[in-house]
Amino acid sequence: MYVLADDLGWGDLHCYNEASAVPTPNYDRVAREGVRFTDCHSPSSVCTPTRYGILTGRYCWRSRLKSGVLQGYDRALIEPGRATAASLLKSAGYSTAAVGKWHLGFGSTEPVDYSRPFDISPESHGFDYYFGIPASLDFEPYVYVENNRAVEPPTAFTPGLNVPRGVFWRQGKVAPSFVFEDVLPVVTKKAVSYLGERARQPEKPFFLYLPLTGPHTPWLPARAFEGKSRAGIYGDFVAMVDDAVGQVMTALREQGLEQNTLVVLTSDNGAHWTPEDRERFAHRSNAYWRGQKADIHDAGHRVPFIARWPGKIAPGTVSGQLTCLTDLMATAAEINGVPLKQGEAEDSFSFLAAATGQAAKAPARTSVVHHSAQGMFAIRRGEWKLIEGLGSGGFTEPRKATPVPGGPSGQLYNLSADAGESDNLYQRRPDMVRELGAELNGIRTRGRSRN
Ligand SMILES: [Ca+2]
Repeated sequence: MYVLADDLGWGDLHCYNEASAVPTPNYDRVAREGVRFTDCHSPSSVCTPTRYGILTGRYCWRSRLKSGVLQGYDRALIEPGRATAASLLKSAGYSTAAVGKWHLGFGSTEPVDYSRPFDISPESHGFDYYFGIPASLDFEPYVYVENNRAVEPPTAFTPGLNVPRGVFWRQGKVAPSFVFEDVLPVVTKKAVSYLGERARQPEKPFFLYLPLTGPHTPWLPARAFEGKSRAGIYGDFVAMVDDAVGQVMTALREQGLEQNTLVVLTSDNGAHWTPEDRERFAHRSNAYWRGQKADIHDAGHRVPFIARWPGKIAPGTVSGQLTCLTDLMATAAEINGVPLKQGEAEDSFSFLAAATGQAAKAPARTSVVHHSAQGMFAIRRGEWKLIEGLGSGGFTEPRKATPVPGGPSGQLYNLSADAGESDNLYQRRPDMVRELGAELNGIRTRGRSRN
């Protein structure tokens, strides 16, 4: 079971940041009962490309989407016939479902027609069942989709909303009965009922991909969570996301599935916590990492990653192994003894050995490519991080900067000595710039991360 929060920050969770202003008892409990990775990265600093990478094991910048995210009327992004974690597990005998925010497009034509069944849907990518919303909860059209069609077509219109900070959605088409506040609870309930169904067929393994819709905007905590945090409605909404995780974990236990299920809790990119938010609240959604969601700096893509698997993963473990969310597919392949085929999951490395402490069968990841909302690249290996270009490449100003005569044209940081990426060593360590630059180019031109 893979629970992907949307825009949840490394520093939102107590188990990662003791000073978090948000109570996150459910995440913390799963971390105590499993392993917590401290050097895990989403393959992109924004939603769509990370989701592509999770499901296909391939960096999204290799696909047709070179920067940014899909809109709600964009066609399917995952190429027809490409293997996914779901298709791999389905062929290994699993029941597969995706419940929550898809954000990978539907159908083969644009704009997507929500009044008809889609010719490409999550089912085409290996999922037996799908229920959820097309894109972020602030992107039109606002509808639920079940399998390959809208549950109720978006025939009404919402003028959008943008006050107070974080209670935001764009104007656009909406299904007449759609209620924004209900989405996270509805998704959670669907996941719980799916687990109930699975318990009735215990001999068949299952893969539930659960991309939650929060704490992405609109921040809409239910009344029960008002005032639960010291970080305003954002923090209260994170507390509600934590509660959703608790409900799913409770269902897993009550259905008798807990002992034999690998649970992963992570996030698709860093928190959208701006310098103004940091000024307003004594809360650091992205802890001490530089920047925010969308940026090339670490707050954009360093994400919480917790894995629990009784009997396989020792409780209370912490792993500093470098991992990327593209690693799901190689890990699923290793667990099931299914070899990856040539041209599948090109950027995926199994994290099984790092999680379980067992001897490594597959090669471990030694570097990772980062990618920002605006399509800026960086590479990390060991303590070194090379960024191609100046600025954040995302939401933090300056987003882009032109090199000054005699100044650096990129950024090089030593994260062991300088976790906050403040001391640019680009001109002092040309050897590292050359070495990492060559590795990044190799990964790009070779078409895969593995040799
Ligand atoms: Ca996101």
